[in-house]
Amino acid sequence: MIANALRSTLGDALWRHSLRRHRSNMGWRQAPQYERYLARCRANFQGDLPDIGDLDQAVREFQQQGVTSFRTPETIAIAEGIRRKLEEREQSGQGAWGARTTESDDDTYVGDLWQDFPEVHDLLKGPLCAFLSHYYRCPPKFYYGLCYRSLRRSDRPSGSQLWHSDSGPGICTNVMVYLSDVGPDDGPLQVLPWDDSLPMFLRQRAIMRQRLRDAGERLDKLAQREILCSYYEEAIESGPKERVRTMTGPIGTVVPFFNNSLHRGGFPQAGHTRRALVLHCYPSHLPTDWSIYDKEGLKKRGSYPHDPSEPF
Ligand SMILES: O=C(O)CCC(=O)C(=O)O
Ligand SMILES: [Fe+2]
Repeated sequence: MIANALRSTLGDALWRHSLRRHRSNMGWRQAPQYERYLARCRANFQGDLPDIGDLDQAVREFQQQGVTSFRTPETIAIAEGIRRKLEEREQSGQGAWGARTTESDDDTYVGDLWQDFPEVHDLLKGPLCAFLSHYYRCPPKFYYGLCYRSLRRSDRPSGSQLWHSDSGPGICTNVMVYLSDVGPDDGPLQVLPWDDSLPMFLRQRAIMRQRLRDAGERLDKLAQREILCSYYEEAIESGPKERVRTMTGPIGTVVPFFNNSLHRGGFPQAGHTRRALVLHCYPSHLPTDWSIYDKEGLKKRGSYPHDPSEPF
């Protein structure tokens, strides 16, 4: 009994330390290797960073809050190009949207973003490369990219429509790109800045232990997740509610956010639809190898790379 209590206390302390230091929910065994990899990428990098253009303010805001947005003539042209092709594909009867997965209530684009949309090359090589290179201070690489269509399907939000953290490596940057105008009724992404998300995580383990004990029975993963999401919801409502960033924006808006910050989105009002891309981005110790995407596309192979130095 005492040994168990000690183990929980020690486990909690190590986990809190790792959260603060590595900005990740992965735990103290896994989280540090990603930070170390970023340091190696920076040390390896020689030469000049690409021109940042007008994005320097966005990079600064991202560093401070873990969320920002930008929109330029280039991102607008890129998003409009992709939207047009998606519409053509929908109308031609070719079918653009595949089955929903257990992780997401959204329709997922059936093809590969890199292979189907040259505009995605322009996005990754242009504005995203500039933004990420200045944030990481080394070249970026892209673990996967997906395209989603969100519709109103039920009365209650579920999955990624509820507050959650993706709980991947602290160095992972999620980037959402709107392919349609996203107003308050279109299920905008909402993000709690990192400094406000962190205290929620620091209290999470003790609170979850208590709530699971109170439930009195063994709960499956889904039921546990619901309890965790309600904890986040209550803690935000009774705390930093005013600090939540609701990322509305017209087509072509790019929204980078920390993978671990609390976020939710994609729960539009009835009759509204949102289309968006999501990319998972990392630093690279080598110059970005675009030929990998020519060969393999941007399909999702896993939630995160187990070894950040692997080529992708
Ligand atoms: O659909 C949304 O706005 C939420 C997306 C999300 O949770 C994610 O990209 O990790
Ligand atoms: Fe998410």
